Amino acid sequence: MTVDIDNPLAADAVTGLWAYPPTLPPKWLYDERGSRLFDEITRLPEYYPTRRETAILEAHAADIAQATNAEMLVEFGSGTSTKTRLLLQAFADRAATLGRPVTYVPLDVSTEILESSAAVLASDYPGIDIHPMVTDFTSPGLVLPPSTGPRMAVFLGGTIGNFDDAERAVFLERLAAVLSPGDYFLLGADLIKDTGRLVAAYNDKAGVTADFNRNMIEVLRAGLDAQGLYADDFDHIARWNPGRHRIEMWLRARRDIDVYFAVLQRHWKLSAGTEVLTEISTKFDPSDLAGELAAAGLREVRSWTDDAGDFLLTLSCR
Ligand code: AVJ
Repeated sequence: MTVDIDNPLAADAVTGLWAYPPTLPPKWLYDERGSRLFDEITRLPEYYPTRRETAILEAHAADIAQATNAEMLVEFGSGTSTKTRLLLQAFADRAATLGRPVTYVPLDVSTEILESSAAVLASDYPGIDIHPMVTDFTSPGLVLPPSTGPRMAVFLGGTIGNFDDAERAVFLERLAAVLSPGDYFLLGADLIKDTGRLVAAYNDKAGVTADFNRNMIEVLRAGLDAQGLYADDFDHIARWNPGRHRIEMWLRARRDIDVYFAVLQRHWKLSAGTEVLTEISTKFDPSDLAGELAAAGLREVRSWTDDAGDFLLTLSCR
């Protein structure tokens, strides 16, 4: 079978959908509708991580600016989010106090998202130089722009939890390799907690996370030209995997599925009850995470949690 190498969804589908268990990378959850649904998730009563991380930044963004003296912020999977703004404000204030410039480098795979958010941030923060870079930060060729002073890489939201153990080790190693001695890494990570609360955060009463997960079926249908594939034919499953301390999101076929993907020229057959893995969200123990950072050559400088101890923001130094 030939697969269009310029169609990354086709490539991921061929690799993942016929694997055991079938799986698709979580990035395919975030088309326009998926991104909107995720935004809605961050405001759900059950979904605590965004609120907790925001609270930590509200309390400590100025401490982070002071502790690092960073002149450049490089954000992985950037946005126009409240969280980014809290950091930018603190670093702009610090730069103004010291009378030196500060640069913000948002990294994202989507040119459109990068350009529109950079334009908004540039007008809201005239004191900050904004240099967006279109890049997949998980790819091996990452090079950061040079800076006269310390740089700080920023990876918020707990998205590090989307990597499995091996992917995370590779990511941290590559990150450490692109940082120079004296550069910093600010990481947001969700912590292990009561299973009931964890599961509820990914299985909300309003069903928004279920719609978000099932939207991946719509992405497949549109992107691979699949006739007769319906989101309603799948149930949303969110379950805690205690051995790997992670939430797993699955889509379980409600009936036998036989779909023809025109783009792949291939049938996809699932028997009723088969589950497709769509996302993992690993939760961390703070000292284990510090150990992983240290193994990659990143030394913990300071860490902060929210009042409830739900979420961790950890600052490490190369
Ligand atoms: C954006 C990856 C941090 O894992 O909590 C939320 C994604 N998935 N609800 C997370 C998500 C279902 C979220 N991250």
